[in-house]
Amino acid sequence: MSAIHDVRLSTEVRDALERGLPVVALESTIIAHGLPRPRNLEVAGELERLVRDGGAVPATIAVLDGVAHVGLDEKALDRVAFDEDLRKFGNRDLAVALGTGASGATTVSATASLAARAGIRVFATGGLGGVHRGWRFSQDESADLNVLSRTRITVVCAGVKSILDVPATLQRLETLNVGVAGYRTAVFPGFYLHSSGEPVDWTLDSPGQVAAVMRAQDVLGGPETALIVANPVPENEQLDPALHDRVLAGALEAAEREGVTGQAITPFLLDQLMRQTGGASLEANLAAVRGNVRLAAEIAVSWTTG
Ligand code: PSU
Ligand code: MN
Repeated sequence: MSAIHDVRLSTEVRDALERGLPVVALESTIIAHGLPRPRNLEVAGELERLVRDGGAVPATIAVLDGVAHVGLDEKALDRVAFDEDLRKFGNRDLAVALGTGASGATTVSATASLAARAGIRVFATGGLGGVHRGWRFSQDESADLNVLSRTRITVVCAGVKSILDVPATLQRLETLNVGVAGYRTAVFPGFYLHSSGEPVDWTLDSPGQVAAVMRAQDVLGGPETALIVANPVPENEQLDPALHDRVLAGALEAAEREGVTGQAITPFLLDQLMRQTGGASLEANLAAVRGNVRLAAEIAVSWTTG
């Protein structure tokens, strides 16, 4: 019986949490499956530096050889970026992975639950998963939504990926009781795009205001839901909307033609967009993630010092 069951905090993350210092969780799927090599390793390092520059401790999360790591050292980050055998783990995969000694990058759903388990309250990513176009037939809705409906964590993101059915995703978030607020905007962001065109009910204007909402969540108690802080990519760094729409239509057709489904569809579409925009979608994606990571650090600081 050699199965390992372990959620392991790095010394730095454990120490920060014990001392009540700000910590920001980062996911690893975007590194392993969302960005091309070797740029992905650069980005992994850059995101951690941005968290530190903002006065918080980064906790990148991944599962390596059956151990769920919260906070990765340089060697582990390198493995996440370059190990081609690394799988993609949603929350439901975690127990099987830990029980069998498997390795994989964690999606928003897996990262959010491991972060919350470790006591981390703020998490930054690019764009959430959600309801896929064609959901009527595929029933494909990311497990990100389900986990956020029962995990007390604040997720800073540029909305949901624009490859999805955005209005349907917003509707599901309402049904699932997940709080959604635009950060300094009344319009839900569109991941690669500054705006998705969909309105949001709430606008928050400062990290302090976000932290106040988080404290109110705790005062009110259950259900233990997440708070989504939707932070748009700056307009001057977004992907050209006309190019986006044109290329996305082609990518969706390619996915259909090649029969791509399940976990493979999100990485497939992101990769198609990157190729068909000559890398412009990648730059917009990175601009969005950087902004989210910076804001998450500010929120984590407000949360721990307020
Ligand atoms: N944000 C990005 N790039 C990504 C993702 C988020 O900028 O690749 C990942 C997240 O890990 C998210 C996942 O949870 O895509 C959604 O995958 P799926 O649709 O299979 O649930
Ligand atoms: Mn899916």
